[in-house]
Amino acid sequence: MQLNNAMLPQLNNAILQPKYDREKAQIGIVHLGPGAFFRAHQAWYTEQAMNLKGGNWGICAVALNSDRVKQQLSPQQNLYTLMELDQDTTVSVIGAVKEVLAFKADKDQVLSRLINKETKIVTLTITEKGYCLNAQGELDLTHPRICDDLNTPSNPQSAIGLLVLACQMRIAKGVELFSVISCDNMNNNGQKLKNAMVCFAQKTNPTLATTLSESLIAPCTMVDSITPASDDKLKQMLANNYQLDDNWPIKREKFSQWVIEDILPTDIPAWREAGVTFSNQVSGFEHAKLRVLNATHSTMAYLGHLLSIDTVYDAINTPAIRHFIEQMLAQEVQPSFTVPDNLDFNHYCQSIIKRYQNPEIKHLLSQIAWDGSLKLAERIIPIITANLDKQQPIKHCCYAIAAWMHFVIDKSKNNSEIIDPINEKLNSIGQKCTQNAEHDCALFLALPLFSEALKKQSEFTTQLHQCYQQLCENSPAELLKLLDKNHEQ
Ligand code: CS2
Repeated sequence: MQLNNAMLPQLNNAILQPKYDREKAQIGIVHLGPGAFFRAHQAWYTEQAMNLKGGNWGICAVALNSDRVKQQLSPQQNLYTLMELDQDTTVSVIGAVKEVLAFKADKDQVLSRLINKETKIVTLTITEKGYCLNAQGELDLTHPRICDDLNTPSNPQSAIGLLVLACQMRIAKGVELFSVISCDNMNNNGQKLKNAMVCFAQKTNPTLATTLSESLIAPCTMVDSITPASDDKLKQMLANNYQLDDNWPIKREKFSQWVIEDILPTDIPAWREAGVTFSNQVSGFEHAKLRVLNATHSTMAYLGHLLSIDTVYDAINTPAIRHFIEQMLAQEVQPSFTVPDNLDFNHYCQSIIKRYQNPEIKHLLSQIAWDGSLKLAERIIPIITANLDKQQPIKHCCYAIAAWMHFVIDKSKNNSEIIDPINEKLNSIGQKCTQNAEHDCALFLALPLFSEALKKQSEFTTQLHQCYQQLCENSPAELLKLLDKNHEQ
């Protein structure tokens, strides 16, 4: 049976479905970037909130770069299935997304949604690169998309340009500003988003910049739920086991967490009741999540590439890698930040390793390896910087960076695509590398991701050279031994 509104009464009764009146629920949220993670996470929380307390919190999802989600979901009235895969599986049809728009084709509709007074919240999962920030985390005024938008602010292409225009139009109409909630894996995501919007407005409309700076509510958040890309196997499983045909179902692990800085107005979905934590200490949660989960994910992605290991599951079940990751967490991640009082660090780490061992979730390392130049800047470099300041070890983190360099070189020498906003630059660096640590590392260290201050620290450059050299000299089998040896030290 093809998923759509009309078939919901005949849905297999093992599948959960919306408990609220979907027809009546109006749109109150616009979401930019409706990828798998949004559909598995924020849309799911909003679904729970509406199941519990109703409210006009339907979502208008805006795809910024493609119309694929719109094409796939519109025949099913934007319903989709979420499969939470664990020892026991939970399957739900999610109804919270009421409308899907493709920004390029539906610009006017997108703007009218954004300036509608019923739209109280804009959420974003546009990935690190969608914010167009520079290495300092500020709006990159040389970014081609930002340059274009500054020239024609009434016809924006970027998320930042679009949000600033929408704010300006709301103010002109006398409509209160919406709150903006960044749900991307970046340190201080809310602050970075707000600063980028203020910076953009400073260049186009200084009065608006002052208003945004004083009044825009942009909480920082920590988001977590492992959500591998959907595949045909998932569709088949749904069809075979639940007699349901869905153009684009989503899968994730059962665990999910959302912590939002406690500064939102009261008129929001019943997220709190749905399990969202509102906290005044988001940065502790953010640091913990980015440094424990995302940092080890990226480390495994690049080591896994060198070792021909495909998934997080296979990586963590390789004893040498697991030992390496456990050591990295204990020796380098833990000392790098102030662990929030109510977080048991060891327990947190162990629970994440356990999540990696979920046999139902085969998360591809190649997916995690995307956009390394941006991810390392959020995940690994902050650990190194903090630990150099505190005279704490950085060896495992240097291995992670050296493994990324080898990944880039390998891809570029094999003419295989590097998915990264600076892929051309990375390709040309890769081509020039000669397996000489000093020479090759210098090429990479010239990238803006490595700050001048960091490059001056000989402790860092020396260790990076050593790690890089060791990765040059060792075959995969020797590398496994090396990782384990590193563990024993
Ligand atoms: C992953 C994240 O793809 C990646 O870079 O590290 O998507 C990770 O799975 C999520 O942040 C988990 O919450």
